[in-house]
Amino acid sequence: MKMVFRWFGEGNDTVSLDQIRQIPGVEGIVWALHDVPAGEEWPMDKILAVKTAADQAGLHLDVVESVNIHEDIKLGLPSRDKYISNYIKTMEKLAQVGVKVICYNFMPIFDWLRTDLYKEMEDGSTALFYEASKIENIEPMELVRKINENSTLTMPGWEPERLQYLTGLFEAYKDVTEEDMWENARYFLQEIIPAAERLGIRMAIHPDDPPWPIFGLPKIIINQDNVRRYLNLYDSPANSVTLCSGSLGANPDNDIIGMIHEFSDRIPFAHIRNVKVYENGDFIETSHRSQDGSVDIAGVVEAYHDIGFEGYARPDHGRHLWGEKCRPGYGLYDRALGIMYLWGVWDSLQRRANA
Ligand code: DNO
Repeated sequence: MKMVFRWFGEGNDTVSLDQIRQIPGVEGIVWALHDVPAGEEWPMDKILAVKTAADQAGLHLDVVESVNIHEDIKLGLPSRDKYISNYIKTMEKLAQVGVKVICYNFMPIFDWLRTDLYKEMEDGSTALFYEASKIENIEPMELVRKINENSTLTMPGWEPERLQYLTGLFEAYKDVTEEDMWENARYFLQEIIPAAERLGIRMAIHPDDPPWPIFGLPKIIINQDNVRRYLNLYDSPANSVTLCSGSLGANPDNDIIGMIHEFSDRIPFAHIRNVKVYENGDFIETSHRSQDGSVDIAGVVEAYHDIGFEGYARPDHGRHLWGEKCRPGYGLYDRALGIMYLWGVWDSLQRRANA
């Protein structure tokens, strides 16, 4: 297991590379050019600037999260070919600086979705929270405002520039069914996977978060059957999955450990985090510890150990602790604690295996 840590870039993160390199066992950053709109080719000089910064900190930049897909690709519009061609040009540049895995998602309009970014927990910390009944009554634009309030940093998936066209986007998705999304995904994969194979890059789809339809928008990467179907759309190691225990774990029917075993050779990148799911469908992001949430994180790490996982892993969202002012879900403290939990489980399994 190669431990990596998400970093949003110079001036766009409250956590520094100097801090990241002090977390035990972290060898690389998970990065992206967050100021480049989806569909545009990434400029080489900006890519190289990240490389220089990472090199100086002794961290690699093998994993990119995300190269976002233009909405026209997901909608299957004729203009998609231009955006796919830009996508491949970006992949080529990323390969030049040694990138091995590109995480992306196929969610309509919104990326991840929560109703509260700083929900207070019993111990006084705060965390990302999803309140099912609130979603039924909120206007999407209101949610965009809520997610972006109090933040001077980019909120991936919630860019106000893009979402100002929200009404038009919803209109565009009005008649798009789940089967259309599958067909549009297949078209996309058919174009990019041969390029990925040629470049030695593994494309790793991120599951939908949360894993069910919202605001009537179709969702496809939501459970084990659908991940299998996606991987079968193009049967190649380059078509793979970012297995996110938190996104999929928001639906208690999802058997994360079963998925790790079934998709073992198609998981180059693991997102590991816990989530506590309530009877009414609400969920909150907790510490990584198994006892604190609904996902058995120790069991998840054990499953990765069982399959001889050699891919990249990162702690996913953490709570906001000790008064830290940070991006929602992306503070330093709880993610660093999470890493030590993951290593604790991993190392003790390793010791036993070596005994
Ligand atoms: C949220 C993240 C997602 C993820 C994308 C991957 O914090 O887990 O935004 O990066 O869905 O494309």
